[in-house]
Amino acid sequence: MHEKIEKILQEANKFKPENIADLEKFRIRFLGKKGIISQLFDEFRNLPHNEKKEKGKILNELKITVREKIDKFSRALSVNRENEPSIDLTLPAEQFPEGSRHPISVVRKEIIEIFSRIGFTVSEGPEIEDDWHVFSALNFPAEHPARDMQDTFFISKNPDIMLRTHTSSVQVRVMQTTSPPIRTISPGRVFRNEAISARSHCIFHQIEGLYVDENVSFADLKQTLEFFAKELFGEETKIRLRPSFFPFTEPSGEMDVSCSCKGKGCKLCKNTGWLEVLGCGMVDPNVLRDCNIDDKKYTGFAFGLGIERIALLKYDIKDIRLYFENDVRFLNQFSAII
Ligand code: 2NL
Repeated sequence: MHEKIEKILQEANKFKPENIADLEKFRIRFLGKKGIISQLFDEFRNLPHNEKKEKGKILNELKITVREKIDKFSRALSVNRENEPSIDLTLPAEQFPEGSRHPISVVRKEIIEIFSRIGFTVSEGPEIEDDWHVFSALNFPAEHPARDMQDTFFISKNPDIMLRTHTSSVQVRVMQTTSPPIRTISPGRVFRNEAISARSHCIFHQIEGLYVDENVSFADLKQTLEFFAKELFGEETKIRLRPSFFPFTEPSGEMDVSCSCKGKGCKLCKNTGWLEVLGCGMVDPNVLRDCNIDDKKYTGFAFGLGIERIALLKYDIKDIRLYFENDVRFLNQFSAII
């Protein structure tokens, strides 16, 4: 039996599998239920008592050798498994989906850049305001409907604290703390208690402009706005001013820009050839006085526009609610714009 085991041991030591299938065959041949080692143990059981110690030792050695061999090759072969592609570590990593700027941010940035080029600074202020900065300083009469709960989100009554309904409140703060010349624009979020529809939302974005100095005239206002319209909508753009009314400006106007359909008539301009883009006017002397600016020495012009509306016209967006839904199918359409 000794010689037989030695021979088997030699065979086991020489064995070198090519693949997992080879190794499995080897395992069954040696360690299977009816395998070589199992048969040798059967023989071992019938040996006389005095031979058992020595034979048992080499039989166990054989079993351990075979087990170690299988373990070693099984590890080596499973690292480099055939039929499965190995990992190519030189491949580039998976790409993260790239975001895009929100259309409101795109238009805000563009408008800020246009006014920066002609000397306007950017000013910001609080979204939560008091009655004085939102209404009283801007010449709103005590019973004006804008002060109504139906139009304004109040945080408290007495004292009246509210979400600002326009960013004029920021410019009131600028006028209180800066002496003219003042040339500033104030972009920001504003809030109005309105039903949400395709045309209007209770949160939207505004940019207001203010220019206060000696001898500022309506002609300055018109030239500034014409420059702005041409920069934003293209050199061939024409503007027109229609009379209007705001409590804080006198006289007041609304500016239209020529539609890109060039008067042929289209859905966007409702066949008028003109698109309304902003409200403007000469700052009411009452407003200057309330903000501690000498209304005998200084005059000013101001304007206000809704960013949502400008983006709507620029990109032909059909529903204002799209701006707030964060649907990536909408947002990804602006990925080419920096
Ligand atoms: C509109 C109209 C406007 C102003 C805003 C303003 C600010 C101060 C004084 C006077 Cl501090 N006026 N801002 C003036 C005229 C129109 O906005 O339709 N905005 C969307």
